[in-house]
Amino acid sequence: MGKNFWKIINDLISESDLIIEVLDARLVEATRNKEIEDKIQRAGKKLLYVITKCDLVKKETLEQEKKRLKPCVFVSAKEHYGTMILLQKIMELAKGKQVIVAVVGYPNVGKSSVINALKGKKSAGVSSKAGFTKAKQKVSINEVITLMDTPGVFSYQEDDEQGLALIGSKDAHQLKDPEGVAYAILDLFIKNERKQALEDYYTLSLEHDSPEDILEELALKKKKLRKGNTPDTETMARIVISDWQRGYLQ
Ligand SMILES: Nc1nc2c(ncn2[C@@H]2O[C@H](COP(=O)(O)OP(=O)(O)OP(=O)(O)O)[C@@H](O)[C@H]2O)c(=O)[nH]1
Ligand SMILES: [Mg+2]
Repeated sequence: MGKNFWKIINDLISESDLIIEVLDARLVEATRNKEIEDKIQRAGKKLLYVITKCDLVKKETLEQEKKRLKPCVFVSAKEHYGTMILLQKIMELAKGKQVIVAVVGYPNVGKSSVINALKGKKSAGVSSKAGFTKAKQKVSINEVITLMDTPGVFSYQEDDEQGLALIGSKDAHQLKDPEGVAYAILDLFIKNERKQALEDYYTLSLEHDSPEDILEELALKKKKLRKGNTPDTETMARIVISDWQRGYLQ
């Protein structure tokens, strides 16, 4: 990551009393940034994990995370779940003093949505396009808490195609291995027992259970075929990735 990136992060850490690292419930480990967590700790600032988009995963998955990441709060900005608990947790960590809380995380992870859910109204812009928030923005929640929305300044290495594609930072048509990325996306649905969501979105029923078989099945049923009527998994992969990145497929 570039020099400019670290300057933004360092400034952000020194300006705030508490840092919320927003993580995607479907990709908890992949959306953590250990380097930043270390920096926060070294600066003597408090770190609170907020796992969002909880409406998209199974409850049991979350129970495991709770034991591993401390302190952590589960929310779904979409279903207005967990926002009161989050507010209480911030108040508890603030110990009666005024606090500036920086909200950080990978692009598109759901930072601005968490802020809007806490505020109770739309104060921060939200979009399924990664990199939507362009500048730091302060949002006052009450007399005690001021939140700082930040651009998704974390990034994956340029060569981590899968990571970049999953968070929507690399476009479906720029990918060298679209099938590999589509398998990773399909695997998230399988792992979270959400095959139904795929069936609903593509209006079909799926007989198979592995990412490889499902991609072929989707290609066949959606009539994405190569010469000789074999499934065009590459074209289907790009469709799946694009639907995922635009937030249609959730
Ligand atoms: N299902 C679901 N979708 C969510 C949730 N929170 C956010 N989203 C969706 O995720 C996408 C990104 O949300 P944002 O809040 O703009 O994410 P961000 O981290 O601020 O993104 P950048 O500003 O681009 O870094 C949008 O399409 C939201 O509708 C949630 O709790 N559940
Ligand atoms: Mg944003």
